[in-house]
Amino acid sequence: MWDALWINASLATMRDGRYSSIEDGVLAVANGRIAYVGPRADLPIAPERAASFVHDARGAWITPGLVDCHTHLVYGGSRAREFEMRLEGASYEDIARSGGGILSTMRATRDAAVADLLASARIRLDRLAAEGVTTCEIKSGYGLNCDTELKQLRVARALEASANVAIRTTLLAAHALPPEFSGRPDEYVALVTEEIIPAAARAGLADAVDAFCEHIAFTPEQTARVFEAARAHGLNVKLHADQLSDLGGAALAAHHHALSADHLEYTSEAGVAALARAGTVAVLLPGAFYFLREKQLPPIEALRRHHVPIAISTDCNPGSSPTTSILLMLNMACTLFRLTPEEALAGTTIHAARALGLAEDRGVLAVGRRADFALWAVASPGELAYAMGANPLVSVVRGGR
Ligand code: DI6
Ligand code: FE
Repeated sequence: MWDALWINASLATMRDGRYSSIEDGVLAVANGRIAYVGPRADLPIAPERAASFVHDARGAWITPGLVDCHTHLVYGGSRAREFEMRLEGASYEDIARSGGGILSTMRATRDAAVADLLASARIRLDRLAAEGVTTCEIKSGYGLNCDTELKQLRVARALEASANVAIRTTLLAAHALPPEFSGRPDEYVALVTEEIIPAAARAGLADAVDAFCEHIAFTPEQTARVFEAARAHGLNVKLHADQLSDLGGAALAAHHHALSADHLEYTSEAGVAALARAGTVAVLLPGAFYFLREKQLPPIEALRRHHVPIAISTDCNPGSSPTTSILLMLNMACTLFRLTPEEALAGTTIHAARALGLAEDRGVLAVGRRADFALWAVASPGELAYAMGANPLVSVVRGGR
């Protein structure tokens, strides 16, 4: 006997990154894992005899639970005022150089009590969960000192117990240069590699290490040092690469066998080829592209030609992508980047799971995978990307519950 089973559903299994649909399908779970996926006609016995609970999906589409593989959703303060400044003519880089931007969120995050960080992040995470997100990655990067980076990671981990979402944590201490190290970036990088990474690894608080490789942040050489320290502590790496300019970030990430290279607006064809060879996932962030009114599109055609898996994520953060809607990102991936709705859904399921090193565990509807899935009141899975601003979620199952 299985624990539970869903009938009267259409299944978008997302095997091989395609819908791989099953009409009139059955999905069964046992011990928190998917125990059966297939057409009802192939079920050898009556549903009531196969499982303790039989749920009628009433014609809903079932997809894998959505995976938001790139967020910065634990932070203090708000940057609504900077949005206004940008509309009065200042650029994102101008604001960053004048001590606003990431550094204004750093100050608010350093000052914030743990309980307040938890409460504000919980609201954002609940909004993602309300759109079918069952796994969410959360980065630090607004502490920029050891105590506050670890505080952010602890808050991120604590969210898993309170919200119905699985959390992966990423240490992003190399996000910006904190003011106390002004003019001494290499000394800050040494703090990251010699103190912060070892402390996060010792405390078991980080699943991966990320860095921001950009003119307004860290050079490729400094990024490489961060990656070497991460590897020395047994941690995976990811990179904010080629978002505002081409510093060869994608190739650098590939060279270090990063799980993912993220943003990629300015990535060259050579960078794309390097990602393909390394098996690194390209994570595209249409919310940041939209909110910063970027003009340079990521190299979609080259990514397709080189068969680089493409993930889509919210980049939920206070400065460049203050969104908590993964469904809006599906739409924007299609309207702004010209992905197909099928590619966009693959980008928030199978490929997003891979970007977190969870490819074997979740992101598709297949026997043995974690029983994370969402039921949607849609007539076809393409509607998830199509109906901008709608939320057709009916219910969500995480770990079989
Ligand atoms: N790139 C981004 O888009 C975010 N971080 C990064 O490295 C922006 C973070 C912020 O502005 O607070
Ligand atoms: Fe980001």
